[in-house]
Amino acid sequence: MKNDPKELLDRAKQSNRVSLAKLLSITERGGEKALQLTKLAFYQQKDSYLVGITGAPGAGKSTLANGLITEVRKRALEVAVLAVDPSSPFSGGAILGDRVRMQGHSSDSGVYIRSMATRGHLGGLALAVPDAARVLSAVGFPYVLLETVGVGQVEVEIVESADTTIVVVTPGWGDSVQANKAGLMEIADIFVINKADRDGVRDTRRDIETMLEMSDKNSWIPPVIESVASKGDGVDEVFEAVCSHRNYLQESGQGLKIKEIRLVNELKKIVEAQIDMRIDQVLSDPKFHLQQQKLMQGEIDPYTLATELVGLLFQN
Ligand SMILES: Nc1nc2c(ncn2[C@@H]2O[C@H](COP(=O)(O)OP(=O)(O)O)[C@@H](O)[C@H]2O)c(=O)[nH]1
Ligand SMILES: [Mg+2]
Repeated sequence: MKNDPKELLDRAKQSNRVSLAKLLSITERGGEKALQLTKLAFYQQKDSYLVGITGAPGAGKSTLANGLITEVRKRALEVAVLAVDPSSPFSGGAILGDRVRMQGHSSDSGVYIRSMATRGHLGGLALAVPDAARVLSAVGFPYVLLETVGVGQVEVEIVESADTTIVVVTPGWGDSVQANKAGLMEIADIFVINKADRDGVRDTRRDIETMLEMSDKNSWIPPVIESVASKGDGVDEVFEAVCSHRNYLQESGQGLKIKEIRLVNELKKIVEAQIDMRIDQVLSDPKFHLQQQKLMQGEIDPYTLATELVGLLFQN
């Protein structure tokens, strides 16, 4: 079969990018085929490192990703970039701009850049992103960069699946305060003050360092690195920090702990998504419609009805 996940995966492993694109579209769309692919990819995962890049729009995430691609390529390793836009169900203009920012690598067959949006995937991006990352891992990319557009709860949830998370801010008060409010400070393993060619770098650094002092971080203290990504300045230092953090995770055993927490979280989300679907099924059953009318007329209270509903959920 032409679009069979197994065959596509085999071909993608032989550097067939058209097959890889089809695989990621399957993941995006969700459904039975996506499930089949997710299972296959899980068992075929390789040692792949996932680096999340997050921060406000315009901070320079794509430009930094472009520089990081160069760093990985210097080491003769292949790299994939997933650009995720939670605010848009379809790949919007922001992502188009991202591609332009990374255009320098468009003729390099060792670089794969892909934007992703939620379509039908059960559980939304929070589940679709780790699934896509696993497909890229199974295909054999040793590095995957995950760029999220925007600052919010969904972004936090998405980069939670990354091994190392880079939070990009720009000079000036606004950014770092916004990042703090959005909960990005807590998930940052590395801070990058990009656009360090602008005024206010020292104040921003002070902001971040103060916030770091107030948080009870474990033994890893996130470095604060200044960069001018558009010129490539400081990008090598960012990549070195990623490598240091990777070493730290491995040597401290923290990496394994995080992996466990992440997998259990993912499992929980999958179960929740399945139960949600089941609730919708039960609610749309004509039998239940009658009960709903009773609820409306005050003949049954919502708690009693809920107990009935829970009973129905687990009847195959
Ligand atoms: N002055 C300056 N501009 C930069 C720097 N890095 C990126 N830019 C520019 O900032 C704009 C937004 O960058 P982009 O990477 O698309 O940001 P993203 O939305 O976070 O992905 C682009 O016009 C970049 O060329 C920098 O270090 N200094
Ligand atoms: Mg971008």
